[in-house]
Amino acid sequence: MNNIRHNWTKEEISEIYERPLLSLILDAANVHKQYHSFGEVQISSLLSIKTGGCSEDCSYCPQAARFHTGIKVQALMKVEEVVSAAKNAKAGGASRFCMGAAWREVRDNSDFDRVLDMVKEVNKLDMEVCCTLGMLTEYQAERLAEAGLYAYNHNVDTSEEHYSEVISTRTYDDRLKTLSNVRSAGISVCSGGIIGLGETNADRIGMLQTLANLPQHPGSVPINALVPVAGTPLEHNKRVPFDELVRMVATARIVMPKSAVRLSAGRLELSVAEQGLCFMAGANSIFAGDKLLTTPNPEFNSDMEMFSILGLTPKEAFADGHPRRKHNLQHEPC
Ligand code: SAM
Ligand code: DTB
Ligand code: SF4
Repeated sequence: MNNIRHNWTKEEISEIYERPLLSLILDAANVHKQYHSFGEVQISSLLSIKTGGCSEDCSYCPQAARFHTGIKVQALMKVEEVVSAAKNAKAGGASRFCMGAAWREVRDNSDFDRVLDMVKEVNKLDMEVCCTLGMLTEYQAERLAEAGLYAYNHNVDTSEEHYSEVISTRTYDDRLKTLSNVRSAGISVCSGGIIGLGETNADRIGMLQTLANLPQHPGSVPINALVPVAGTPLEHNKRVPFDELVRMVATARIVMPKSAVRLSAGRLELSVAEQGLCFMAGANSIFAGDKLLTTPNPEFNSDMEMFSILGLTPKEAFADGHPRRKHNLQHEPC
């Protein structure tokens, strides 16, 4: 087995990223086979529990209040509505349920109490519960952990150098601090980024270096291709060519061998064959359901057809253990 490393240099990652595409895919597939059950793909379901009106200025995001994207702003959903969506997701084969809120940060108020109730209730369904709520303090992370949260999504999004070109209302260090708070609370870290923001290859490599050199590799690494949304500053950005997405997936797989690599936003633009190359190159998780947070995603039935064509099987919940369930000893940090 490869050793899990936390001291990757930019030169090493760049050498991997630049390999001839088919060799890169083969190398990544070999790493993937050593650490994962080949063809097993986690199905995550995503629900926007609070939509739009966000005070941040993330230039890719349709939910930032300052951009006029025409999305319908919605206050925090009711616990019962969320539980019912989670039950539907479970019936459709999802093993993880991720709740997203368009917040800059969590505040200690009744909305947070309601999110804690959502986490408790969805946890009872025996699904891996995930949240993405913006910045968290150590205490808030601990409260989420106590409520039964399995994973927390907080993306670094791009390289440290490129970050201020994309977002000005918070810093890269703010992002890393939240990830550290999440890790300290024993919650699985889900962190990745977006390609297609106008970054260079060096920025992509820098982002992967940040993720791969964290004290523990994230449990999951979402790789998003920008979905350009009218009204955002990035609305005219060009679509990311599929081979660049495959390169990101394969390089993430090689430098973080045990992590789940999630083929996230942007799948609607990819053919089954292109997605197949991503699964070959080590992607082993997707968001299923016809909507991401606010933008469209492939129809559930067409994803199931893809699973059948490519011979993919859905991954069970908690197959890697649970960091906070003491009777379950399978979970080892990456
Ligand atoms: N507000 C929280 C935060 O920023 O962490 C949680 C929700 S936020 C929408 C979650 C992630 O979605 C972002 O970090 C970004 O990576 C991704 N995202 C947002 N808009 C996107 C877009 N148009 N295309 C691709 N990914 C996007
Ligand atoms: C992640 O990395 N991608 C998901 C999830 N984490 C929360 C969100 C993608 C959002 C795409 C734009 C939208 O639908 O609003
Ligand atoms: Fe707000 Fe998150 Fe969108 Fe940034 S990515 S504007 S923090 S919802």
